[in-house]
Amino acid sequence: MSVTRASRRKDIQISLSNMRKILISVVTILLCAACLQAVAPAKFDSNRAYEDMRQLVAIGPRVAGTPGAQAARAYITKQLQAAGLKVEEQPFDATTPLGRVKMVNLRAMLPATGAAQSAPRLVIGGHYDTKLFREFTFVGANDGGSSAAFLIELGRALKSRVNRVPIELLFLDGEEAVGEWQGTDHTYGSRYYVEAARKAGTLKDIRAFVLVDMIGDRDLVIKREASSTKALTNAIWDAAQRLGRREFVNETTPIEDDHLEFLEAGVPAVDIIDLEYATRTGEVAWHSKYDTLENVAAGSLQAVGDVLLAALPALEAFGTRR
Ligand code: 1BN
Ligand code: ZN
Repeated sequence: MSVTRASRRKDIQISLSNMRKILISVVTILLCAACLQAVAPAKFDSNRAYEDMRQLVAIGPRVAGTPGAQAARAYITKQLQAAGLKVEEQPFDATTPLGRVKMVNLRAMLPATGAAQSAPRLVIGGHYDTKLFREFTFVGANDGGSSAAFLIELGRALKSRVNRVPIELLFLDGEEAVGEWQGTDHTYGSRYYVEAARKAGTLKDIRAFVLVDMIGDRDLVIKREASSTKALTNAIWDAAQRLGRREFVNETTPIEDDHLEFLEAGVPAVDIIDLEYATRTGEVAWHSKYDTLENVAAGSLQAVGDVLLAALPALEAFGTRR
């Protein structure tokens, strides 16, 4: 064999062995990337959530049954679909002191990864409607804006998470009273949702309900809500303690809200809410013209996002050890 032919064969052998090495490296990198995606903790990005809150505020008032509410739904749906989530509408007619109003809840389902696909689901919800005020323009940056924005970003975060049970994100319409918060003039969306599940015999498929409301307050202080299921509250406050999140304080206060409809139907529920909402100069911002972007902060949404994600394993296991 000539010298040149022998050296060419050697060259080919070397390049084959190089190709094999390159192939092994590529496969290893791809596998590592897939593993990392599977185990990397879900991240809540409050900058994106703040942008969602800003966009919702830019729509203006989002009173149930008005074009503003419809625009809010279109925005929420577009964001969730862009994140790869399917969105379903749950329309209903509500009887209010102002007559019949067409309202719509939005639902987005994140399936469980693995065997637990038919396990009872965790429902995480909040309202997107704003309260009707005729005497001033009410844009509800915190009240209606923070909860909807939070849930949109949570959807993005949970899409790439390994969820142990199915998780439903529930955007409730008609939380606000049309007039005064009394009788049945409030929580239209949650009442319809719970009643529909009761009629369908599917209440048992809800493991627990976690409500977020008014979580954007620049000066966030969240107390334990008195009627909320103790074990759910503890799971969330334990996570806050682990993370050193001082926004979650160990005082208790009673607050009427959408979670009561679930509790009354026998579904464990917890309300994460800060109702003490004021401006920098001390004016009341709750249900006032001051509920604007000036009085909310991305950092507050981050606190709740971090705590809820840290509490999720306990919430996902909730009910299985009872
Ligand atoms: C929360 C935000 N709520 C309305 N907007 C519920 C509520 C109503 C809480 C009345 C206390 C009093
Ligand atoms: Zn309100």
